[in-house]
Amino acid sequence: SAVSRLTNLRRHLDLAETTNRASEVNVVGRSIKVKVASEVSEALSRGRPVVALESTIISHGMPYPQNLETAKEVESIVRENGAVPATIAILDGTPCVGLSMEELERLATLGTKAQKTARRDIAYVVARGGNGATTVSATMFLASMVHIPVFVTGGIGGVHRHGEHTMDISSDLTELGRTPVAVICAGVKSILDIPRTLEYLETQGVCVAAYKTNEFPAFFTESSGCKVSCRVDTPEECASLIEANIRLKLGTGILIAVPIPREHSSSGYIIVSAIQKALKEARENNITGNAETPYLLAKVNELTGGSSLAANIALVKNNALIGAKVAVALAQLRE
Ligand code: PSU
Ligand code: MN
Repeated sequence: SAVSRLTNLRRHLDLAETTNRASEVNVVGRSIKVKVASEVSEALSRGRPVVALESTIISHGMPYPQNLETAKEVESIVRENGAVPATIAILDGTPCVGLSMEELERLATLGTKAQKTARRDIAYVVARGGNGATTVSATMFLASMVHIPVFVTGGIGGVHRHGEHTMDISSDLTELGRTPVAVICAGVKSILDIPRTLEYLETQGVCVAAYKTNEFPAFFTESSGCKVSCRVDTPEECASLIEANIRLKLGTGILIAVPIPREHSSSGYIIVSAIQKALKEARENNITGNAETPYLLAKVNELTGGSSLAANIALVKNNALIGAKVAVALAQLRE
């Protein structure tokens, strides 16, 4: 309708001065430079579907060159399904929403030399002009800043095992509690404590929905044994949920968990035993804090001879497919 188009236009006016590639976003009177790819800002201004994508999965979640190939393929899948991809990262201190091929390549080759950037790290990386690969929490924050409501990734962080003692709880969970972006993922890995992760999300007031199932998926496997309170069966149902959340101004995010496609979850058992071994080695080597997730991911990849990586890639692509359809359905709903 004309009203929603006007709203979109107003929203776009927040992104002052769209130049060829970059826009400036004005935040409470002070200016912070955020580079929004022209394709992304154009789509946003017209109310067209956009899907945000994170970048820690590229730098720390997968080895080169599979990380670059996957990042490109994920962007293609989003496009083929009618949405504009917006990979988010911080390059030379500038938050970027939508990366060029060169920028994507730069990030993929930087790998772990890029700083893993969660919410707490954003100001530091910007202040020192660094290169930051954004985790789910930082990506949500930047996506929300430019009004992108849908974000696709592989898996989110959670409550770590023994988290009740270490207090290692991913800031992804608190971000979901404070930022109204829908995150489409394949659940959380069993390197984490899944029941406590769900308890924590409930405390944070986050709606956790499972796609075509009643159970929360466990990333490499379809089931975790944990039931969710909300089930969605179509992209349209996801869109209605996201729209209701926005209209209610709840301010919280939504987690939409999509199980790994069955044909890729077959290696589940091998992965489960690799996870046990990786957890043991992490403990023995005293790996803690934000180094733990990348360590475990790399170890599991190594121990499964790459089959966990193949499963990881397959589920991210599936999430991109569904995420694009959700973004399209949401844009239609708001027309
Ligand atoms: N889980 C994965 N792959 C990933 C991550 C998690 O299967 O790449 C990354 C995401 O960027 C997520 C972050 O936001 O790890 C969580 O890190 P931490 O546990 O330190 O909060
Ligand atoms: Mn942590």
